[in-house]
Amino acid sequence: MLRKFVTLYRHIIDEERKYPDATGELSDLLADIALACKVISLEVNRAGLIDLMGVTGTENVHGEQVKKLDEYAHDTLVRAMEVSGHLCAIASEESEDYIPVNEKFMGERPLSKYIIHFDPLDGSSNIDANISIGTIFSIYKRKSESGPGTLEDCLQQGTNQVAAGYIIYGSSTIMVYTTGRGVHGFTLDPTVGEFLLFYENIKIPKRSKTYSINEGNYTKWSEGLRKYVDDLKSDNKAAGRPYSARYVGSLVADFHRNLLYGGLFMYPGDTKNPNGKLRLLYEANPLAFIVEQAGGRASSGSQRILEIVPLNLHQKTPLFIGSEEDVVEAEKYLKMK
Ligand code: AHM
Ligand code: MG
Repeated sequence: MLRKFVTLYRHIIDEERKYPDATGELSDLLADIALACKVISLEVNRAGLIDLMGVTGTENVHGEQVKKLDEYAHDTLVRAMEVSGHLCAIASEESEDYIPVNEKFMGERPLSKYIIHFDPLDGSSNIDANISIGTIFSIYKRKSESGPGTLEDCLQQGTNQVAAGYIIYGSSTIMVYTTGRGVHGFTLDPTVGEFLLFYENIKIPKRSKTYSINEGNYTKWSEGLRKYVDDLKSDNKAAGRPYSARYVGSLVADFHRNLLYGGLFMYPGDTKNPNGKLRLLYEANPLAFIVEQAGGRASSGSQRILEIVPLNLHQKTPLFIGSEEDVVEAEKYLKMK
């Protein structure tokens, strides 16, 4: 049987029609993100040829070396998004402060009602090794009434997200998004330059056989987490053990594999980094929205990720995300002293 031939834009518009009050602004934003990410995808593929790989020599707000492609991806997304006329603020993992969108970009519209958060190039330490990397985004409605967006607009709970998604630059470029009505995946066909639907309404298996964690940090983990991972590796066929370990070290790649096949991704807090490494606004919240829409679960170990109230833009959180029953089981072990 022939597959349905549906472009990303067609899908977004069809989804929008299901909401009688939709104005088309969110659809425009999603299309702008897709366009920016096509440009980033081209550059990721060409990076080795035009010397974009390697570091710029500066550090980002987290004290990590900024890769040239990180900067390029950040600039491309900001340039593509701020002219949309639908945004009042942008917050990026690569920028210390949020970027209020100047009214000059708001065109004729009296009010630009959306906020976007993104991690422009997640997993960027893998760039030089040709390992999959990605862009993660998250969209909210503003709380303030007019003018450029405020910090309060940017610091919203994940439950307020109206859309979220990610783009993987891998063996092919893939975009996955949700607007709160299921999770849908598209593959970029480079010959026609369009994202084409490959998977509608993705559902993550309730229970998996795969765990993903940086086990090099084992000695810094809590007792409960050590017990849990020891248990996952035990030879206990009746309990579905041992699990397989899969860890790329590129969140979008680890998350995407687990979304399709089932799995549990963990980036815990430890004695060195009590809140782990991943950022609530740029990484945890959008993936939590997606995983819940796919029937999975996302937790800090003690709280639903989407209910955490953010206090600052670059706040970190421990993250346990993936197949529902696995996350629930991890939470039980984490309560152990
Ligand atoms: P980045 O946003 O600076 O690229 O960092 C986030 C990345 C994730 O993609 C990945 O899951 C994690 O860092 C890997 O960290 P570690 O090397 O500590 O295992
Ligand atoms: Mg990241």
